[in-house]
Amino acid sequence: MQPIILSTWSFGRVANAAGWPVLESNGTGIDAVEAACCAVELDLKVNSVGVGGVPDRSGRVSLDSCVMLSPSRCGGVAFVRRFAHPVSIARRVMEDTQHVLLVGDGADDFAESQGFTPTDLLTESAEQRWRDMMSGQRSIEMTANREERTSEGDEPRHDSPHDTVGVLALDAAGTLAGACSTSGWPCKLPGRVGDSPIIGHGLYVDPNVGAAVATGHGELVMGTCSTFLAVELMRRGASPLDALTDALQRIADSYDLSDDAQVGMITLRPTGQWACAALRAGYRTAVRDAEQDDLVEPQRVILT
Ligand code: SD4
Repeated sequence: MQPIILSTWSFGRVANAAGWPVLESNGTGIDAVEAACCAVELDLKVNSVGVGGVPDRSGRVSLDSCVMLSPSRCGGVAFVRRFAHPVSIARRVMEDTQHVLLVGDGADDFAESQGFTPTDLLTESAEQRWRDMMSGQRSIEMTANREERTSEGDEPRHDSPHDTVGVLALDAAGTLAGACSTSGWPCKLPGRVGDSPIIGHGLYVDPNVGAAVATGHGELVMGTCSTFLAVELMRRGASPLDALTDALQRIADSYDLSDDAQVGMITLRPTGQWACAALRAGYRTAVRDAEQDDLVEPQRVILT
């Protein structure tokens, strides 16, 4: 099996740079996707994931994440406020508890009991961005529809106000794994949790059928169970790209979408076949395997 790792947005190249060496040296997919998310969680230039995420309206950063190998092997955490690596805590929930999802103080306390090191998540620049948004100098809405830079080729863009890192991997043993991590909407209502830590919303993996991950306006994904839907469509014979097209079209058909509404998705099958698509242009996918280390445009855009 030829390993591959796929990550959302241009900062997905940072993720892939951390995850690919794991796959290249015959490591597991779950180690690869965790390493990939951890790299972005620590990247202070990314203000939508991990340390440096833009706070909620109360001025506090809260993080969401999940990991998945199969319906019986998945875990998530939401509203984590004291730890930098929600993806690793999510993995610990999967591996060491009987539960799927821990939230808020319970998730933080669990992390502490597991020996994770508490970290201050708020950076000066994120706090400044929060001040600007709260005072109206910056739009408080998510702007997922902004174009990522393409003319400068592969230069990652780190100044977007949100975005989940979603990662799918196929390892040399042919095992699929997925993870995602985010600080969610900037200036969200305190307590708001989006799609990213919820199995079947931000991420779904069926080892025999395929995996799907989503980024963008979480509420759109949550109302349509987008990643679960994409995997179920593949189960019934759809190609990875057709599955994404139908899942994204379901969003377009179900909502009165604002001009900046955006959802980007990736699918990957155990055969190595994959696809990426988005509601609108502006979303890109980072792809890394033995032959390429690229940022690619969506293979289908629903709203043109
Ligand atoms: C959320 N889906 O919390 C995440 C944010 C995101 O691109 O992915 N933005 O709604």
